Amino acid sequence: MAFTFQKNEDIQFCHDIELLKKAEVFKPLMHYEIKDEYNLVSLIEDPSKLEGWTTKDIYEHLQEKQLKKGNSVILDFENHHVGYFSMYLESVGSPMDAPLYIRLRFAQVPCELKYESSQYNGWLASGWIQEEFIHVDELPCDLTLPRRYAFRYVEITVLDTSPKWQLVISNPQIKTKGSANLNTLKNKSIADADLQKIYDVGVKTLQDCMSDVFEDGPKRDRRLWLGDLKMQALANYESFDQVDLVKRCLYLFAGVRQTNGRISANLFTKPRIIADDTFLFDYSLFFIGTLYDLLKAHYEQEVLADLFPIAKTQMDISLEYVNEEGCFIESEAYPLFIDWNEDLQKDVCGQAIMILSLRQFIELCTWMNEDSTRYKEMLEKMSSYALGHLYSQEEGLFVCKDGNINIASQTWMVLAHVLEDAQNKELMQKSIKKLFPIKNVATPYMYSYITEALFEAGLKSEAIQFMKSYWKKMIDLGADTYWEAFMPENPSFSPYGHPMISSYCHAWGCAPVYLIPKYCPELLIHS
Ligand code: RAM
Repeated sequence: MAFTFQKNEDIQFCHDIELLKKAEVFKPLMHYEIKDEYNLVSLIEDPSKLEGWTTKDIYEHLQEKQLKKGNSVILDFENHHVGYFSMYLESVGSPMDAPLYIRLRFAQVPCELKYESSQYNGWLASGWIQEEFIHVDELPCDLTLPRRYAFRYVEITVLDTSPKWQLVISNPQIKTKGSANLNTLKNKSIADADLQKIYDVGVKTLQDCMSDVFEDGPKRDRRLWLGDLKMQALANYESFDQVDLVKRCLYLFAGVRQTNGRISANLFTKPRIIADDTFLFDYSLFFIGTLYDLLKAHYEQEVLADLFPIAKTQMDISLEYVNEEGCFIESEAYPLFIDWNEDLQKDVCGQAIMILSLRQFIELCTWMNEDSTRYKEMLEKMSSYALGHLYSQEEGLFVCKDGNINIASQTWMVLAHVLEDAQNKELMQKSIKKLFPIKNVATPYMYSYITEALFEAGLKSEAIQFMKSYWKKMIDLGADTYWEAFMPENPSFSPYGHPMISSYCHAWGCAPVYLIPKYCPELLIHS
């Protein structure tokens, strides 16, 4: 079951003022920096880069160029940034006898510049495309664009001046904006050059997604999603360690709930806190996992006491989707996300995520001194069902109800620790034999969980190799930050029908930032 837009306009939300007040207290300070180092570049073909495009420096000075109708320049700010763009514009030649008309395009990766927005035919709103058409009546002027963009490259095209005068551009700059505090960053030196690169790009990805909440991606959707938050929080503990930002995000989800207590899959923070009318079964459960991870990293009884009731409600609602035998029943009205692979069968994943969440929730109950008998029984029931009905002795793998065998199912079952450790190892070894090289897994998000499952199953060198083959490949293709979607066997794949709308800085790619220190501590060099 794929999910596109959910419209649940009749759903009512209630606001928990006390929780929202606390979320406000945890609001981060914003940091600003000016970035004014850039090169002029041109777009060139290079089959080794994403979609066959890269840039090369052209050694010219921007302020010496007199731009006429049809001329364009591309500025390369040397790395990905999130912020506000400005430049100084003046006219040369005869008097300015007509308005200046320009187009600006902001790109995270060079290939975005090869598309025209008029060709866009994806299913997500084209308003996300980072492009502006601007008239300027009077020159000279300092032009500051009011919108925030996520980009490394800016293309400026003169759509018209007049035959009498030309445009000269100088002093282009970005005022970056974000909440990541580079002073608290626990920089890690790793005794493996590839892993070091993978880690560093992960940190940059996380950094550029830290705003007044953890955004999924600063180009698009620019909002707080629970599944993304779970990974960002884990990576954050190993890098910036801005715990208040995690707390803020959890209190926000907790503070705006459906009247039955269910939390939304994502939130908007502007113009005020608004819960989206989109609900994902796995994302709601990840409220439990994210709270559990937070308390493991930084235990605080007050946070537990505030958020436990919300975690409990998510668990209780989810249990309504489990039948008498302990089998999770998928519902189209409350879909699982798992990955952007549209053909994925997700029933085994759902069962495993329930089991994992039950384990974490039982631990929360212990910390709260709450009775967890019912949840222990359910854990037992659901685990037995998984072993008795979903695990095939013959295949040595978990099998979906329709007979499909996929890597996502094996991954989540390993993470849920349904099998003994030795069997988990065999399961992942079998998976490597039967299901690798992986096909049709569309996101770094799912790749992260597969990597983690390899580590959890004790297949460390396989996990490292797998991580390198995926994340290093993105870097080799030109990534400064990790992408929302990346299918190595089909690098142009976009879940939305057109790569133009894809996000090329998407926080759920930052998992190596927590996977490397967690599973390879011996590679960390302590200074
Ligand atoms: C997309 C975003 C987001 C993700 C959801 C499920 O809209 O990329 O990051 O969590 O899908």
